[in-house]
Amino acid sequence: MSVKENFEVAKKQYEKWGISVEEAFEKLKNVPISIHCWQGDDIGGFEVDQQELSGGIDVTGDYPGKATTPEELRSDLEKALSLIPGKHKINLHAIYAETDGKLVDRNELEPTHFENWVQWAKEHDLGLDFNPTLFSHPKAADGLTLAHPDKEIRDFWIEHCIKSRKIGEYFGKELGQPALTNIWIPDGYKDIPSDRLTPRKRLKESLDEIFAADVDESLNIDAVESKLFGIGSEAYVVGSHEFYMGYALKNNKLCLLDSGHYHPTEVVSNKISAMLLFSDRLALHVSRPVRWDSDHVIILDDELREIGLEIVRNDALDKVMIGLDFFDASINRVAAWTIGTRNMIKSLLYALLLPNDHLKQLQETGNFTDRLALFEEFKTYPFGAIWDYYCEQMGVPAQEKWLEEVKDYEKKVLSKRNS
Ligand code: RNT
Ligand code: ZN
Repeated sequence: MSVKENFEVAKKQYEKWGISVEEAFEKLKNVPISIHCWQGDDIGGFEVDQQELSGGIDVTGDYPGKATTPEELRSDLEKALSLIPGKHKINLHAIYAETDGKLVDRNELEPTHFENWVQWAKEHDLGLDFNPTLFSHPKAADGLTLAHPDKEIRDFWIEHCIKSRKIGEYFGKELGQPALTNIWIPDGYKDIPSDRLTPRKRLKESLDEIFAADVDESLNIDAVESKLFGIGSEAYVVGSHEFYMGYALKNNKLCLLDSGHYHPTEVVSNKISAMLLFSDRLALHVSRPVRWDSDHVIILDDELREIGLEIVRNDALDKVMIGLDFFDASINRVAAWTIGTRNMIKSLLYALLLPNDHLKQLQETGNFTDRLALFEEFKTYPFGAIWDYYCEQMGVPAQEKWLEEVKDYEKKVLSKRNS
C-alpha cells in the first residue's frame, strides 16, 4: 500500500472522533520551530580567537565531519531542513558572527557581521533568532558575567547584550518576522554562597540597563532563560527560575523554559498552562536531560508528547515560541537535527490528532477511567500513517528514508572534511 492509501485508511480512525486531519495539517504547517545552529558544530562558533566551550555546559563525542566554517554549517542546515517538514527559523548565537578574519570582540558586534546569515535566510525563506554569547570568553572565565562584582566586566557584557538585541532587531526588519533574542548566562557558584542576594541584585540592574536600550519590540522580542545548576555552578545559579519569572512578569519579557533546567522530576509541560495565565507569550528550549542537563537529542517520549499537548490543547500554538536546545557530538549532527526537529513536529501533530475537547470533558465530569483508557488507546492509533503522509505532502521523505539522504551526504560531504 502506498503512503496515501495507508493515510486514507488511518484518517478514518481519527474522523470517527470528529477530528479533521486536514485541519491539523493546516495548523501544523504554520508552526515555526526555532532550530539551533549550535548542534552543527558543538557550540564552536567562528570567532577568530575561538575559545574552549565554557559556561558549565558540555558537548561529548567526536563524530567526524563537524562544520568548521559558516558555509559548511549552512550547507549542513540546508540538508537537515530538506528532511524536516515545514517552514522554520534558525537560532544563532553571537559566536556565529562572520568578521572576515578580523578580531571583533563581543561588545563590538554589529548587524553587518550577520549579513551572510540574513542573505541565506532570505534565500531559504527562514526566520532567524538570536542569543548573546556570555561564555567561552576570557571575560567569562570566573563563571560570572552580568552579575560579576567587577563593573568593567559587567559593562562589557551589558554592551554585548545590547548589541545582540540590535542584531535581533535587524533580523526582524530584514526577514519580516520578529526575532527572539534570548539571554542565558552561566553565572553561579560551585559551592554554598555566603550571599545569594547581592549577585541577583546586580543581575537585575544589568538586565535593566540592557532592556533600557531602545530596540523595536515589533522586530525583536526579548527572552530570559533560567537554570538550576551547571558544571561549576552546582550550589547556586544567580538567574534561577524564580528570579527570571519575577523579572519577566514585571518587565514584560518572555520567560524561556529549557526542559533541562529543572529538578529531575519537575517538567516544563506542567509549567506552560500556569505561566500562560500571567503572560501572553512564552518561549521554550526543548531538550532532553538524561540524569542531568545533558542536552540529549529529543525523542518522542512522554514529556515531549506532553509539551505538544499542553501547547495544542491550550490553544497556544501562537503564544509559545518553540525552540530546540540539544547538542550531541557522538552521532551524525545532521541526523541529530533531523531526528530532534521531526520529533518536535510529531509531538504537535500527535496532540492535534487527539479528541482534546472530549478528553477535557471527561475530566470535568470526573470520568477518569475513560480519560486514561482513551489516552492509552490513542497511543496505538495509526499515527505513523498520518505523519508519513504529512511528510510526503510537505515534500520531505517519509519514514526512515531521510536517513539514506543523510548517509549519502555524509559520504559525499562530511567525510571529506578534516574535522
Ligand atoms: C545552557 C542553556 C543555553 C545554551 C545555549 C547554547 O544550559 O540551555 O540555552 O544551551 O545558549
Ligand atoms: Zn537552553
